[in-house]
Amino acid sequence: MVDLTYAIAGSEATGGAGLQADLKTFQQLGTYGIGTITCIVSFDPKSDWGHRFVPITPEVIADQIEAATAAHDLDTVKVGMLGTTATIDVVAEALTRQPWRHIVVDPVLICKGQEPGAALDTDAALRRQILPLATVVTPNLFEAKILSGMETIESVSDLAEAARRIADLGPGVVVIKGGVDFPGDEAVDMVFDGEQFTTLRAHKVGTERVSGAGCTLAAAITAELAKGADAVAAVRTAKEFTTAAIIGRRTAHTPFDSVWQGTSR
Ligand code: PXL
Repeated sequence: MVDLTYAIAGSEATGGAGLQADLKTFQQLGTYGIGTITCIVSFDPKSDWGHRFVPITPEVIADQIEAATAAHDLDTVKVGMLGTTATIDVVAEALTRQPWRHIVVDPVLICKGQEPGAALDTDAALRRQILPLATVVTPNLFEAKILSGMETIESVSDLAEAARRIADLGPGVVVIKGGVDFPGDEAVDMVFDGEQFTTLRAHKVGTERVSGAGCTLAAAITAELAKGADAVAAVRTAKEFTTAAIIGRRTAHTPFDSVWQGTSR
């Protein structure tokens, strides 16, 4: 039987990031993808491709989760962009209704176009209500600074310290993505499972951010965990998969490129 993977995430209308990236990743890695939409992000080509953000009402999110969990025996979920405190409330409540083998949280903290004050509220709510439920959390460098309270993360030992602090918030496994902003010519990821630190490295593919990379990494970790991999093996495979998807990225009429999960490894 094919393993089931469930994403609770935002829709990104150009197809590069969010739930669209999650479902492509699930399919590519041989799992059956199921999705619940939390919000709709439509980049605005008339306004420098800024984010337009519309939350889905909590009732409709609850309905989608009800349908997905009633239809399938789900035990592995990825949580992506939530966006509002009302969404965090309904998702946190739904997650506590059944046991999960894996809850992978990509702590997408800011989305341009949201009220500046709202970001602080959602950060606090995510930290309080979602992170304690996570078995794996995958912050990027910016999110790791916010969640750890560290002003700078510039070395491998900083990554380790940030991972240790974020693990104290609840998640069993912390994966910090160094990405293009981490100094040096390598994309360095730090994995901390509560006991051991594992550093994963790949040559940086370029210096520009590629849309959908973070979503793809977390979704690939989710798929590998669903198939039975242990956490470090899941992250290792996910990093290879994401690096290939960045190398095979697609250009579009957007000012950024988007990952392509169909790139062969
Ligand atoms: O890559 C972060 C992200 C996640 N989810 C949605 C997004 C974005 C970035 O644009 O739109 C829905």
